[in-house]
Amino acid sequence: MLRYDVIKNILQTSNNSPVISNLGPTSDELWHITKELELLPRERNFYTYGSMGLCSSIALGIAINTNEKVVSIDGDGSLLMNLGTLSTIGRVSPDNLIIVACDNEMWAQTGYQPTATAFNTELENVSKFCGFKNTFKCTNIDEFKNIFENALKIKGPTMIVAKTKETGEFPEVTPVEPEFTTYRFRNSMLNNNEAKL
Ligand SMILES: Cc1ncc(C[n+]2csc(CCOP(=O)(O)OP(=O)(O)O)c2C)c(N)n1
Ligand SMILES: [Mg+2]
Repeated sequence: MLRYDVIKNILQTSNNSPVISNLGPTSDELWHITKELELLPRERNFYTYGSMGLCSSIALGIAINTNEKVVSIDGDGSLLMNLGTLSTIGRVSPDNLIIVACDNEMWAQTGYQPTATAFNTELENVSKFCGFKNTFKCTNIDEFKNIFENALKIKGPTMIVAKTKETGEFPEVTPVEPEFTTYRFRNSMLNNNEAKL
């Protein structure tokens, strides 16, 4: 399955939910898909330009401050670099947090080097033993669509490991605007009835 199709399904089904994206191709694809769906500048997109390993940590911080579902689109390499965040999420146990780990079993952006998920580490099992309420693994987009649709209805925290394949090409790098991203995102939270601020 392609990360592009995973991200597109998330945007098409999660209404106005906050979506936090891993650095590199995940953030670039999120931007391109948002444009394709004519949703730019989707204020609820939070791109973690450069901040490897922090996508789900930031999503946790957002989740505990709103009643909405919050979706973190993370990567295997980044999750492995900050694995402790899964323990913290298991401990805090926000029922509105969904992590979609796009697991291509590699650090794609830096040259397709294999990560530990290409060998013995299974992120869904790591999450389960960290206390996640629901853990899923899928290998094709139809399975993903069903699992994600269900994840929007059930109480989390939820981990969905989506085994993705690389095409060998990355989308064009998109405008990097950390200040605007933060400003728009904060504003959207302040104007939101579901915020616990
Ligand atoms: C602290 C830190 N170390 C290393 C990098 C370099 N780097 C950028 S993207 C990346 C790979 C990320 O892997 P993954 O999360 O699996 O995403 P993928 O590229 O596979 O989509 C690395 C190592 C970085 N940006 N920050
Ligand atoms: Mg990866």
